[in-house]
Amino acid sequence: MILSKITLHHLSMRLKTPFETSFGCVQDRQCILVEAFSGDLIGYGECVADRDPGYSYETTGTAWHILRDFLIPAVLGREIGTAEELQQRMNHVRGHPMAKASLEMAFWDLLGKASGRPLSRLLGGQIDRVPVGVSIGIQESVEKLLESVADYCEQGYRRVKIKIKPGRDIEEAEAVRRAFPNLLLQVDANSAYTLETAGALLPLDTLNLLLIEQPLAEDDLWDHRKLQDQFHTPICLDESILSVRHARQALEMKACRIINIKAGRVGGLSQAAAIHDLCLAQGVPVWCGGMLETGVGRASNLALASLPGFTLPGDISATDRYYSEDITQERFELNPDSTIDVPTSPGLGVSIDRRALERVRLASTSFP
Ligand code: OSB
Ligand code: MG
Repeated sequence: MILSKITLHHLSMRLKTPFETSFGCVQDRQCILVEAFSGDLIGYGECVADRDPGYSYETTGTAWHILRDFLIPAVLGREIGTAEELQQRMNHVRGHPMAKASLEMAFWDLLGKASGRPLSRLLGGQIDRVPVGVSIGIQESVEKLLESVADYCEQGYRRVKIKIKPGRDIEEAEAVRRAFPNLLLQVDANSAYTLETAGALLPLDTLNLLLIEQPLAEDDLWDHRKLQDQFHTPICLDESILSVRHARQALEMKACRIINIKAGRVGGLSQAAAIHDLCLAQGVPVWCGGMLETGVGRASNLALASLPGFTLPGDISATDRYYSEDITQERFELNPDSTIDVPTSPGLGVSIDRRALERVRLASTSFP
């Protein structure tokens, strides 16, 4: 397969409601849509880096630069047969996993379209609908949080994740647990604590949570190990796991008992699948994280989450949890059993709504 032309689109999409985490609040979510041409096929990939370096050091600006100046020149016009070969061509670039993953996603979409097979099957997925939950940002008040949880439960979500930060943690989680005794519930701190301040989280251990996600710093596997020793509740790592090697070391070190897998964070679907394989072999549960994706990234997440080791519900919600208007023709809906259908058409299985794309596009550029 030869990539003859690649176009980048810088998008800004308004979320239905602002999404607040311990690292900031986003209302207009930015991303880059990669459009890769090969023969008469077009493949799409989404770069999940946002405008600000809050979740990761990558931003839409750094990803644009890395794609334009290093990754695209390394792959354009060359014969590339597999995702592994594509990864080898990108290997000389240190870091920048989200930029790499976006190009790889477009390549997988092309591979699927060329072979007539959906991405889910290319990756080894086995199910047609995946269990999902909803991730709720930090709210103005505990009352507002309870209203939001009630609303999503009525819509059919059976698993809820709430975002926490110092001072907005125990009271919130206790209130949700009291109001919803049987809800599958988990919390995500996005690295807002240190080993010294994380003692404040100990009361969470009695709330029957599925997991506590990324309490400490991204580069701090060892203190997560010390913290896990103090909790019965499993610690789940998100930001800390940037490669298969990190995943192996975190498990060897007992720094966590569950891993959140995001293809963007680990440099692509190939590495995401490899981390899945490692965890499956060791009996460690994984689930698919989300980055407020458009329909393109959501389709990729659904395909990934159809692999057999994804035994916990993913942060993959219905389209209308995020956007009034999406850039894909397809909108994803929640089934009554809190699942979403995995796309079945070739590749990602979605098509772009060009007029919607025009409306949210800030800039585009093509190579060559
Ligand atoms: O930590 O999981 C996270 C969104 C942006 C950045 C980081 C995270 C999130 C979410 C949203 O939790 C999950 C979703 O896409 O619904
Ligand atoms: Mg997280």
